[in-house]
Amino acid sequence: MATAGQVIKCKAAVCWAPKQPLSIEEIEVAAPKAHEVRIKIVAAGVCRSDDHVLQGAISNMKFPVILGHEGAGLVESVGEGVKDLQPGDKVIPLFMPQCGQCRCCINPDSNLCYKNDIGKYNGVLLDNTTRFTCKGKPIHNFMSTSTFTEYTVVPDIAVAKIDEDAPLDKVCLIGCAFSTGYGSAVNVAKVKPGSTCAVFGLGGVGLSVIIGCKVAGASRIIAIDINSDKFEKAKEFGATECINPKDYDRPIHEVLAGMTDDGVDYAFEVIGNTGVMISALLSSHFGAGKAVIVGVAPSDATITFDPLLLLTGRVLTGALFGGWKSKDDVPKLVSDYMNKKFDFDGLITHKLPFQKINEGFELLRKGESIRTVLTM
Ligand code: CND
Ligand code: ZN
Ligand code: ZN
Repeated sequence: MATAGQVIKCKAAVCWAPKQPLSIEEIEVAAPKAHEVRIKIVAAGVCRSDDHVLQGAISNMKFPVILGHEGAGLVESVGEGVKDLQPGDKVIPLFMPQCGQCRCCINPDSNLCYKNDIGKYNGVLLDNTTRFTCKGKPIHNFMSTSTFTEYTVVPDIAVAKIDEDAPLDKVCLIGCAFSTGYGSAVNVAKVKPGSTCAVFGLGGVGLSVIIGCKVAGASRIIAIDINSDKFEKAKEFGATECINPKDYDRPIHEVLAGMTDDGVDYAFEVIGNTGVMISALLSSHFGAGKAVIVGVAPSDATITFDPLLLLTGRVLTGALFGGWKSKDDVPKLVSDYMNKKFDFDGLITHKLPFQKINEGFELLRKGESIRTVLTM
């Protein structure tokens, strides 16, 4: 492409500091260095994890930063040594990279990669610098992705090539919400046919857990949210019952125990609330129930619980990106979507031009949207 090797000027949503709206700015995006890929982002989803940063819940975040970890686009140019991608390829950036060589990557039971920036939030690429500048200032990257910009640069271990026919304004959800939720059910919990599941939190990620439970053959899927407006969608995706904790004066795990002969087989926390994480654990059956943490709690949050809860046989676990090995599995998830193994189009409740990104966050905070997809 004509722009290869040059600095590109484009629009991006810059987060200068938490607790203020994102600001649409003109930024410069430098050419990709060795083993990096510059991507023209076509569509990006608004996830609660981006909002956690905006709300100031992540204490070690570096500012200014370009957020966004869910998106899809086209390769604009590649740096030296990039073998598997070419300009024009359709791609999804990966917030959990897959280097293929570290201790986690070579372990079939892990989907982590030492080269990820989650939790550390150094906000730089692998050579410790960033390709973004605005008004003369360097702007940090977010989780190897930064999708809230017209152009981004990511390491080649943090981008997957996908089917050339894939609709980018839909499969961008495979970059986070869908894969995280669906994988939490099928990979992490390994939901069995005929089992009973409880899903706490019915946003884009939680509803995707429901899709996974249904595909895995669960016979009961109990959807729980404090916002009853979410129940209609939950049922559409496969919830068999919906309950609102506000309708009861007993703790929710007691309500669930009463409904399920003493507890569910699998309970998922998909909110990021430590109290609900304990509720999920208490809701799982004492003999062999599994509680899965999917939600991201604020930086300094901790949980305490009676160890007897695990001693009797419960399992408490969690995962990032639904346990998928990102670079290997994202292309397969896109193919499965194209072959109609599952459908998640209904998660997209709103579409907005990229410039209206702050409206996208407002809709999420008000509980009016599931996923807003921004198109560049
Ligand atoms: P979203 O905000 O859309 O959904 C959360 C839902 O939880 C909403 O419907 C709320 O009404 C509901 N809720 C809030 N408080 C309670 C409560 N006390 N009891 C019951 N329901 C409640 O969020 P999302 O779906 O975009 O993300 C969900 C979580 O997943 C969030 O913590 C996000 O940071 C996390 C996440 C994890 C990963 C991963 O890799 N594990 C990736 N991305 C996001
Ligand atoms: Zn690795
Ligand atoms: Zn996310």
